[in-house]
Amino acid sequence: MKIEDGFGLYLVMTDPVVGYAKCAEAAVRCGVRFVQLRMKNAAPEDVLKEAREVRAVTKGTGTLFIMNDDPELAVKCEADGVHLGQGDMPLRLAMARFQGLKIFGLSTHNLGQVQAACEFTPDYIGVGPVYATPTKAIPDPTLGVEGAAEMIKAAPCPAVAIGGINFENLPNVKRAGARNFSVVRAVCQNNDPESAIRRLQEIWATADK
Ligand code: TZP
Ligand code: MG
Repeated sequence: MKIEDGFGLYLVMTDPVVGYAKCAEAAVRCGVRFVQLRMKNAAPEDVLKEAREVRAVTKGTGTLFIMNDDPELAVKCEADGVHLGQGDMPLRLAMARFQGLKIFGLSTHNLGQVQAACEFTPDYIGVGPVYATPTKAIPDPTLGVEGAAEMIKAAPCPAVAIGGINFENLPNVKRAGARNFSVVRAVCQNNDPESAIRRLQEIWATADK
């Protein structure tokens, strides 16, 4: 599916304090383009249970629902797409096997991976970690805004900057050339995810390019 670039916030949900369904509801109310369910190390039946709720919340809205890591689970819960890491099923294989999915996203952590992604162009790529983050168990080296900018320029599709992004450093991410960004903690660790999202959207909209 062709994704318009410049959608801004892509919300990745891991352990939201208000729960997955409520967090997704907040994202829908705010018109967030993407929500991803990222439940690392959770049992598949638990992921599926949350996924079905998130699917129900996002269905028929402008918010696309992406399952992390697992295309089979994505199909099972009728997600719009899947997000693959470099260690997950190869993109070309997932695209061939799971043609019912509309969107295939791919994580990239260096320029070589962005260039490799040009062969079987995903619908979007993640570019990160821009800044240090404790959210990933084994994070790749941080790119900094300059490293991320170089990758974004080389991307064959919309790119989403991710990793350690917060209210304070978000303007720097935009200034470096990002057209889209993603957060986990800045929204999921807030008791009021809707106000966190609105604040991020406001900062993003008013920051200089
Ligand atoms: N991929 C690269 S960094 C990251 C992922 C999933 C985690 C980002 O989390 P946070 O809490 O926004 O730093
Ligand atoms: Mg993954």
